[in-house]
Order: sequence, then C-alpha cells, then structure tokens
Amino acid sequence: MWRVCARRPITPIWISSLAQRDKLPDTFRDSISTEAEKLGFDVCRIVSATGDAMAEQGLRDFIAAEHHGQMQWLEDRMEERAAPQNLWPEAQSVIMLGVNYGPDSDPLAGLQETDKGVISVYAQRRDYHDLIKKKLKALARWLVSQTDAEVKVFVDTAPVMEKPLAMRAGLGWQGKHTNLVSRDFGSWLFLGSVFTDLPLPPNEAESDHCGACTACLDICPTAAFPAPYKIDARRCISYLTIEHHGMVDRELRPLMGNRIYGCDDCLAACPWNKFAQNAKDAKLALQADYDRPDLIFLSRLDDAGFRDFFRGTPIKRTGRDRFIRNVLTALGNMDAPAAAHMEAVRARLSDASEIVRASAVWALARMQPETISDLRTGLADDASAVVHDELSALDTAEISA
Ligand code: B12
Ligand code: SF4
Ligand code: SF4
Repeated sequence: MWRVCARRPITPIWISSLAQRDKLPDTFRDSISTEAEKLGFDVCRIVSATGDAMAEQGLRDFIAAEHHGQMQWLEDRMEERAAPQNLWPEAQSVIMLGVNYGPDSDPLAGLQETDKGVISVYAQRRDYHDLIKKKLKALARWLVSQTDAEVKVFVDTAPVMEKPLAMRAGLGWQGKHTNLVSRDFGSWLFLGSVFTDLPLPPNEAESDHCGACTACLDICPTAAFPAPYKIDARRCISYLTIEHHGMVDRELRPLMGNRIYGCDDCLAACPWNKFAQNAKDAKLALQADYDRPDLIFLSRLDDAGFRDFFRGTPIKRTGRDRFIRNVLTALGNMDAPAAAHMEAVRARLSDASEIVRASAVWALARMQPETISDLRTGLADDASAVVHDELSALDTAEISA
C-alpha cells in the first residue's frame, strides 16, 4: 500500500544579483550613461532630487505675475513642480536625459513664404512624448533590473521643472530665452527624467554661456520676454497657437505672421546652434507633409481630415478648431493674397465653430477691407457673441494692417 507523505514546506532561498544601494560600484553612473546611450539618448547626467531656491522662486514669480495665462495646470500643481521631492518625497536623484532634435535646414526660412504655414521643428514629426517615454521606461526597467531602486519616469506633462534640473545636471544652461542651451546640440534638445530613490553621485552643473548676447530677445516677434531669463507666456506664439483657448488678442495677431503651430524664432537665433547636429533617431525624422503646408489646403480640413493629416504628431492635441483659427490668422497676415485665399477664408464664415467663424471675419476684413459692410450684414443673425465681438471690432482701427 502506498503511503502518502505530507510534503515538508520548502524554505525559500532568495537568489538575487541585485546590487544593494549602499554597495553600488563607483562606476555605476557610467553604466547608466552607457545604457542611456544604447537606448538612443544623446545625453544623460545626474542631479540630486533636492530643490533649487532660484528655480522655485522663478516659478512662484512667474505664476504671481500671471505669465502662465490659461495654463491653469501650472498653477494647480505649483507646489509639486517647485521641487522634485515635493512630487515624490522618497526621490534621491534625478537622471536627466536629452534627445537631440536638430533640424537639417533653417527653421525660419518658411516665414517669408506667407501662403504657407510654418510649423515648429518639434512638431513636424512623430510626437516626441511617446518616443521619449518608451526610452525612459526602458532605462527605468534596466535600472530596476540592476538594483533595488524605485523609479518613476516623466516627460514634459508632469509637474517637474525640467530645464533647471537639466542645468544643474550639466546638460546645458537656461539661456535668456529660458530654454536649455547645450554646447553640443544648441537649442534642440528634448528633455525627460527618471526619478529614483537611489542616492547616485551627481554630475557637475553647467554654467551660463550667454554673455552679452541678446539675439533671442531681439528676434522675438511679440516681445514676450519682460527681462532676460523670463518669459511672459501670454505673449509667446508657442502658447498662443498651442495652449490658448478662444480668440487671441487682436493686438498680437498681426505679429504672429504665418506661424501656425509653435514658434522657433528665439531658439533658431541662438549662436550656439553652430554646434548643433541633425537628429539621429530615424523616428524623429522631419516629415515632408508638415514642412510649410499650404494654407488653403489646411483651412479646408474638417475634424476627420485634421485628425487623419496630423495623426501621431503633437499637433492633433490642439484639436481642429483652434488649429483652423491659427491658419485663418496666418491667411489674414498674408502678403498679397489671391482670390483663392479670400475664397478659402470666406468658406469658413459658415463654419460650425464660433472661433473659426470669428477668425474668418478678422482675416477677411484684413484681406479685403471693402467687404466689411457685407460681413456685418451677412453675419447679423449669427448666434455667437464671439463673432459679434469681432464684427464690432471692425469699427475700430484695430483691424488695419
Ligand atoms: C509650460 C511650458 C511652455 C510654455 C511656457 C514656456 C516657459 N518658458 O516656461 C509655452 C507654451 C510658452 C512653451 C513654449 C515652448 N516650449 Co515648452 N514647456 C513648458 C513646460 C511644460 C513647463 C515649463 C515651466 O515649468 N515653466 C515655468 C517657468 C517658470 O519656468 P522657466 O521658463 O524655466 O522659468 C525659469 C526662469 O525664469 C528662471 N529664472 C528666473 N530668473 C532667472 C535668472 C537666471 C540667470 C536664470 C538662469 C534663470 C532665471 O526661473 C524660472 C524657474 O526655473 C516644459 C516641460 C517641463 N515639464 O518642464 C516644456 C519645455 C520647456 N518646452 C519645450 C519646448 C521645446 C518649447 C518650445 C521651443 C516649443 C515651440 N517650438 O513652440 C517653446 C519655447 C518658448 C520659450 N522661449 O520658452 C522643451 C524645452 C527643451 C529645452 N531644450 O529647453 C520643454 C522642456 C519640454 C521638453 N520635455 O522637452 N512651453
Ligand atoms: S517662441 Fe517665438 S514668440 Fe515665443 S518667446 Fe520665442 S521667439 Fe518669442
Ligand atoms: S541667443 Fe544668445 S542670449 Fe539667447 S540663449 Fe543663445 S546665447 Fe543666450
């Protein structure tokens, strides 16, 4: 007869190759850099997760002066943004990473072709958020596989002040245009971070190399810098075309030219770009469709057409109506518009979106001031206060070119 033996419980033996945090080899920081490079990051450096009084004060001043405009999310999570440990108290170190997105031609060349729209360099390609997040997660997984670290990854949208952290990590310095400038990549680095509870040895901070230069401040079409190193986002074309909802101030519209999504003027003016390199990640290749697209074509996009044309790019985020608002502003700013341009604008006077109709009113009045009285009659029954506000403004000098 078979005897059934009760099995003795097995005591677990943990076999682990994980390095404990207090026994990390001195070369571990180099191993992180090597891994980051393998994953396609162009630069990787470390900073301690403690706050930085100047950055924190800069943020508080920016919000107090209401320079953030409608970006309420900056104000709502200001405390977490002010210092990494406010966001995650256990964080000890931040691994700051940069991906080069250097353009292969002059980003400002399209500003002279006023029948075309200019889309900023970062947006003329696949959405960098998706690409960088994947790389950051891969680096974080690797870190966890090597150590007993806790990690969190962030790019752009989280309440993290990426530029001051990148400066302290030594990726570059915050230039007078407030963006990070790198000796190796000029103005063209996307930033991302891996927070960890590992106490890693920090790299040395970079220092300011702007000197007496003011090229970025001088070129800004809307005078968005109240002082060097400070930006009033409410005047910045990047904010106005991407973040701002509703109509843009009439005073600023003529200054926007044909920039329909973002702006690169201050970045492109920087003399440190002479050291810039073209983006090497094929997934960040510029896509020809978004290089100076025709304004008439864009003005005709409906919702589905807009989503289809801009699928996979950051542009899809503004939504069709705000984007067409930008296109109509560019049409209103055109040099010597032809009949076809005016026709394209006129077609938008009956658009379902009130900001599109109101923008069409402004653009048409600039292109053809003699049609103002017809515009008033034709839109007298329009139900939108926004449209009527534009029609009333036609009485004033604000509309004139
Ligand atoms: C909000 C935001 C915007 C806003 C406000 C811009 C701004 N400068 O803050 C708007 C919509 C305008 C914008 C525009 C652009 N953005 Co943006 N934006 C952000 C975001 C989400 C937060 C930035 C932030 O915290 N702003 C708050 C203010 C208070 O911070 P700050 O500008 O750093 O201000 C500091 C200085 O004033 C400083 N300070 C005060 N006095 C002094 C004195 C000295 C000497 C110094 C050094 C500093 C200093 O203190 C403040 C705090 O540090 C970051 C992503 C992130 N999570 O960080 C991307 C980010 C800054 N944007 C980016 C990009 C690419 C752009 C655009 C180029 C896009 C485009 N082509 O249109 C433009 C550039 C416009 C410009 N000149 O800044 C990149 C910049 C990469 C880089 N190399 O720096 C980031 C980092 C996104 C990313 N992950 O790559 N953006
Ligand atoms: S992005 Fe354009 S509008 Fe904004 S600060 Fe720079 S130059 Fe001025
Ligand atoms: S353009 Fe001149 S002032 Fe502006 S960030 Fe570059 S070096 Fe600094």
